[in-house]
Amino acid sequence: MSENRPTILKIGGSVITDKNGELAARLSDINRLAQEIKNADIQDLIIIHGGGSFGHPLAKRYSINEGFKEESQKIGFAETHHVMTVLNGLFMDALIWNGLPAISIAPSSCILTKSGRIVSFEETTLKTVLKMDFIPVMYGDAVFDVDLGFTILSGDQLVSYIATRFNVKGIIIGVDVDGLYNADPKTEKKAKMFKRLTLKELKNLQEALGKSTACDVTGGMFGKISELLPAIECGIPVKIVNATKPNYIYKILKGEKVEGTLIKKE
Ligand code: IP8
Repeated sequence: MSENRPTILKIGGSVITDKNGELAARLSDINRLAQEIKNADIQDLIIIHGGGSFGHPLAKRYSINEGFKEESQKIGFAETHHVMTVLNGLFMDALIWNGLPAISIAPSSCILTKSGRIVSFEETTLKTVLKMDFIPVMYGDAVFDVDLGFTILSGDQLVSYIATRFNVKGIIIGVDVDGLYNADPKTEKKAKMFKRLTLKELKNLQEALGKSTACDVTGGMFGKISELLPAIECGIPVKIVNATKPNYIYKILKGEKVEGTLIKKE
């Protein structure tokens, strides 16, 4: 039974899916990541993944993050949640068949938001799963909202929420670029990557951050980093690394040096 401080590993939807397609899973990357996590053999891990080309196109098509406005959105809400369970199932397959005791926890079943922000989280399952040394796996999801009827909860809001309430040791954000840049590295050749940032530097930089080029209803890299501010303010270090590069996630989980952006309070 574990009482240790967990680490959160967030795997971006851009790593495990092709964001320029629809329902396009990158199965070999999913399997590689599962192997890396298994090989790293670390205790007290919480995995959270994004929606990529599963959740985002449907959420956008039915304007799910704007809340319930008309009956025709209901099937869209159901589809958005469902495709997230499908993507999660592919990730769960890889984790479990690589020998990891991973347990999926659906955010829509334990979380309520109010105007898009988490107001209630039934934490008992997550606590028990962690205490018993299983690996909880959660994801960005379509959730019910007390003001809007329903909305989209990003994996990044979930990361920050759990980090600040579960005394998390550190957050690893796996994305499809080498770290955090002052412009979008996919479109700006001169984009410069930051190796280290303090909270103050990050806040000053926010306006200049690059935005994702593909369809992303929760704001791409800019949204990600804004969501992480409360966790960084609590003193939780965040490392952004390229999870598409083989063994980067393995190395960072092992505590080895990996290229990327380290964000710390001071
Ligand atoms: O990819 C959003 O999660 P994210 C998930 O972490 C959906 O922003 C359902 C669009």
